This record gives sequence, C-alpha cells and structure tokens, in this order.
Amino acid sequence: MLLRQHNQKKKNTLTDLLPTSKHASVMKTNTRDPYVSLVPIGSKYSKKSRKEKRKPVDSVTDAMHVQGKTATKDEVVEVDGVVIKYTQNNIPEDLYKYWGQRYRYFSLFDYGVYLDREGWYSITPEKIAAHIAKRCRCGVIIDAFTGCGGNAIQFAFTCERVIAIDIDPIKLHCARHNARIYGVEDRIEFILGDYMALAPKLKADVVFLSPPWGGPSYQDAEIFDLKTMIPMDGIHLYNLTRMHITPDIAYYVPRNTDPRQLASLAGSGGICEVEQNYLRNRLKNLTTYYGDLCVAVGDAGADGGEDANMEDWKENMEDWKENIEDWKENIEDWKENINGIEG
Ligand code: MGP
Ligand code: SAH
Repeated sequence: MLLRQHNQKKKNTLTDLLPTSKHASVMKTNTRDPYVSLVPIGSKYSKKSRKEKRKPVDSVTDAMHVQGKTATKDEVVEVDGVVIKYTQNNIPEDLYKYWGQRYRYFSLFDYGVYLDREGWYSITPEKIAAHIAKRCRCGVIIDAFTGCGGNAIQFAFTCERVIAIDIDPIKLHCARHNARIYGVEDRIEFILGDYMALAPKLKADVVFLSPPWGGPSYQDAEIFDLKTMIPMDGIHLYNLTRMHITPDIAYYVPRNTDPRQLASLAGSGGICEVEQNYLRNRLKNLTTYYGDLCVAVGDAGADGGEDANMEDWKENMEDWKENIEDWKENIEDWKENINGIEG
C-alpha cells in the first residue's frame, strides 16, 4: 500500500497506523517525494476575488430559465416537498458549517446550484473532485453514488463518458441541474437505480465509489469500519465491483478508515494507494486507488507525473496567496470591530 498525502502540513495520525499490513508492502510518502502531487486547496476564489468574480444575480436567473422557470438567488426551491435549494435565511442550523463552505463545494454556487439535505453533507469539494477526476481519466467511468453530482461533473471534464447512478430521483434531479450549470449535462448519462442490483450488468473502464457513510456521525467512531458502517457493506460493495466490472476502482472513504482494511481489499500481494485529501490544511477524506489507478502500477502516475506535480504546486501557491489576502481582510475586520467596541 502506498500512502500519499496532499497538502500535509503536520504529521497525521493515520500514518502511524500504516506499516503492519500483511497484504502489501507499505510505502509512506510525504510532500517531498516526487510522485506526491498536491490537491490544490481552498475555495476557487478568495473572499475578495469572489466579490469581483462572482456573477451577478442575472446569471442565476439565467440558470433558472433553463429549468423553465425564473428564480432569484434568494429563492428557496422545492421538489416533491423536499428543499433542493436553501438560502442564507432558511438553511437549517446543523447545516451552517456546510453552507460556510459552499464555494468550496461548487465554485459556481451562485449560479443556482441545487443541494438537498444529504447532498450538503456528502458532496465532494470541487478541488478534490477535480483531482480525483484527473487521476481517473478514462473512456467510460461509472459514478456509482452520484448524489448531487460533485464528482460526476468533474469526471465529465476528464472522461469521454460518465454513467451517473443514484437510487434517489431527487439527487439525480439536482445532479442534472448542476451539470447543466457547468455545461456538461450532455456528457453524463443519468441512471436511476440501485447500484448493487445494476452492477452485474454494467461495463466500464473505471468505477468510482462514494457510498453513504451513515451521515455526519461517521466521525464519532474512532475507526470507521467499511463492513459494518457503510449501509450496503463496503467490503461487499468493493468485491462486487471488482468481480463484475473492473479492478480499476477509486474508493472515497472517511478519513478515520483503517488503511489496513483498505489495503486488505487489494488482496494478498496486491497493491493500492491510500491518498489523504486535504483542503485548507484540513484532512477531509481518503481516496484509495486500486488496479491500474494506483501510481505504483503505472510509470509516471495517472495524473501525469512530475509536470502535473509542478502544476499542482503552482496552484497551491496561488491558494496560499489567496489565504494571505483572506487573513489580511480578517485582520482589517477585527480592527474595525475593536475600534467599534472601544469607541
Ligand atoms: P464532514 O467531516 O462531515 O464535514 O465531511 P467538514 O465540515 O468538511 O469537515 P470537518 O473537519 O469540519 O468536520 C467531510 C467530507 O466528507 C465532505 O465534504 C464529503 O465530501 C464527505 N462526506 C461526508 N459524509 C457524511 C459523506 C457520506 O455519507 N458519503 C460520502 N460519499 N461522502 C461524505
Ligand atoms: N459523491 C457524491 C455524494 C455521494 S453521497 C457527490 O459529490 O455529490 C451517497 C449517495 O449514494 C446518495 O446520493 C444516495 O442517494 C446514494 N445511494 C445510496 N444507496 C444507493 C444505492 N444502493 N445505489 C445507488 N445510489 C445509492
């Protein structure tokens, strides 16, 4: 098993769990290793540049027009009694922390993105999704658990065809709408159904698995168990995919998953690569790559080797610069607050 760390600033405890897998040789890497690429961090636009680059309300209205109706940025949208577009005013309290990250989920959020409740806490942040999509570049990819489309949209930019499956029609409604905002709706085939039942009939080059983790409480467990804590049994899910479709699997799992359990899926003597995905210095999740998606299998790595690393470094630098601008702005805000209190 190979461990890659993206934007790792401080040593993470998961690293300490690694070396004892009997299934595969363990290779620890850090950000200085040549094949460690960095997931660009942070929201696409800093607070300041967002103000400048964000499209005005008109563009949101345009997005809604495509749906055959008009809406303003602040309008709540419901389908079959389910809210699929919250606003600053009606977002439930337990979703506040996700609302604060809305531009990290979708840089085009203000174009009228749809996210239902589960969508809010399960969406893959855009930069992580874009990174995974680069690594999964292929002809046909299956996104087995599409949700509101965080990954499917990015796959549409790197793969020839995306088969996007979800068991919930409301999720597919949101995903299709969001794909339209990103201009990739026609590159994605949306299928409503149970992936577990569909899998034996499907063919693809790569399968991406981002199943439900049982809600945000996944963090309460010290170690997340793929077998018992993923509703459809995460071990069975992996084996089913490998047996019927392809060994080239990317598996998006909680950051508290035991890497040894992930390595054991590769089988005796097999290899896999566990990647830690960081966003603004916070470990968000792990993505494990199996089969030919593992860098150790290809010579330069699926994302293009050192050139791609250099590109990622450059993007990182830009993000850090934006962070500094954010901090400067915050300091100004604090100064104003302090002056207000003192005055
Ligand atoms: P999080 O830990 O619930 O939130 O989810 P946050 O605010 O990003 O992290 P924190 O450090 O502030 O607590 C982290 C990421 O995990 C989310 O952005 C999603 O991409 C992913 N995620 C979370 N859940 C509950 C699920 C899930 O059920 N399924 C999938 N596929 N991804 C999830
Ligand atoms: N990666 C997605 C989020 C996935 S959340 C994103 O970035 O938007 C997990 C999704 O799995 C949910 O949308 C849920 O409806 C779907 N799901 C649950 N059980 C399923 C099944 N058996 N087959 C297909 N989809 C399923």
